[in-house]
Amino acid sequence: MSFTLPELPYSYDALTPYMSRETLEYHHDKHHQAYVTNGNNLLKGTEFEGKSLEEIVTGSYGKNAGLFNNAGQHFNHMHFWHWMKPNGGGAIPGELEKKIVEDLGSVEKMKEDFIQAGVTQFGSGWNWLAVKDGKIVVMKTPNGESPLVHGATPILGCDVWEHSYYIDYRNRRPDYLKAFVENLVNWEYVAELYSKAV
Ligand code: MN3
Repeated sequence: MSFTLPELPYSYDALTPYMSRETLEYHHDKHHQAYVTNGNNLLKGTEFEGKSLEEIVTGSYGKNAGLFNNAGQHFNHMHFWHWMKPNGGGAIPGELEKKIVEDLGSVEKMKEDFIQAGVTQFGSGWNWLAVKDGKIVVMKTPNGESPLVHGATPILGCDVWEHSYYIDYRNRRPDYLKAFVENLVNWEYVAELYSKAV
């Protein structure tokens, strides 16, 4: 398969004031597009042509850095647009909420730990909720990595590369992460990925 830039699942203005049209235009139209274009060029002629995106990500990790970086970021961003919605961050679907409380203590503790993972990811990367060995865990990864290459299934990720927040929040990454958790997260999509992961 080759990589294709998906449409955003909402309008460019839909996430204001928490994420602006300008951020989405740069982030989706320029950054994500670049991962798609570069990924397709680097995929040509490799053993990974014809594989699924997940197989390309896990197969190229540690073997083909250029392809991995672009395919990994394509995978991350394919989900990232769906991990947000207008008026997001509300109630967590019951079954998922129960599992979060069971594995991470409470919803408040999960939010705190998730934000802390993003704040402490040094440089570019992502912070995550993932399912590993049947449990929900908080993770962070550098650059284009994701829980996929660490034996876990991502169910929620936040992009903490500066291109995701510098226009709207400048250097205030903690404020961006708080807004993401409180006002943007699409918990229905997280629940959908959780139900497929267990
Ligand atoms: Mn990004």
